[in-house]
Amino acid sequence: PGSLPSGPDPATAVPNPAAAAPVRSGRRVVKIDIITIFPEYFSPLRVSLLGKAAERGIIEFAVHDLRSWAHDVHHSVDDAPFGGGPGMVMSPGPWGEALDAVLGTGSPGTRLILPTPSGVPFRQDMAAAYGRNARLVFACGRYEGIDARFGDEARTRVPVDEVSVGDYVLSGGEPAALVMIDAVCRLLPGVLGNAESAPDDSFGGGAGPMAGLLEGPVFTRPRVWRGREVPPILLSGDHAAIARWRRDEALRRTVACRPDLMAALPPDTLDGRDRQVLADAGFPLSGEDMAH
Ligand code: 6GU
Repeated sequence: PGSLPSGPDPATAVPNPAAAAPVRSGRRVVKIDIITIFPEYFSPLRVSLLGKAAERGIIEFAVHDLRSWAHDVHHSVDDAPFGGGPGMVMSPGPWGEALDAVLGTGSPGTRLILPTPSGVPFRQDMAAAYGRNARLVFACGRYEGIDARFGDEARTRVPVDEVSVGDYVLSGGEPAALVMIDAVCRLLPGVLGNAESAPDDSFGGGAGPMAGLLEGPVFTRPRVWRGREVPPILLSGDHAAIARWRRDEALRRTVACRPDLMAALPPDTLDGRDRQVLADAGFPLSGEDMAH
């Protein structure tokens, strides 16, 4: 079995046996360490695409229980905040020891990620960049956060990012880490099948005609379902017309859901038809409405 979820720490760092095999033949393996007080939270990493990738040795997961590095009888990992205020703060001691153990003797190519709602927003380009590290360590805090000295000290040893997954508050860094790990791993070579294709996704960063737009609606059989027909153009076989229709839909969807993304598109990437679609959707381009 692999290393998920874990009991006490040393046992959990057992590499996936497949990963150690020489059949890895030159393929880059990304190691992902997670430190948490809820190791069970990470059982989803065994499932689906990521589970397969771990079985095949493309990714190596190790989940570490922070309480392994708490030395009092109650295995406490938190304390009252200096300066007062509500909630509890995670103590730097166990976190420091956990990081020492996880980094071991060397940490080339390692990055530490601290999930926190007060971090920089996580984005697709960061997911791609994280995948180029040899090793990622996610330190999942709970309560009101981790004593700030932990991150400060860690920063003297490895690059540290404080990262948020959105403008809302979660009860801990665990679900945020799962989100980031999924986004990173699906971009690794060999994780997605050819059928899936990353670059055309919304936020895929592809240079193609849909760059910077949200994906529009998709359809499959049956052609009519509960009286609802698939848009006939998709059955026309006219590939240029289909591509144009898809772009229209992507523009409409982007205007409706993410006007901020729409406003960020370089105007010189928009043709006359784009401008018409945007105007019809109530998103006149600046300058155009002032021209008359
Ligand atoms: Cl990374 N952690 C927590 N606790 N809440 C969040 C978050 C992270 N990102 C958004 N909200």
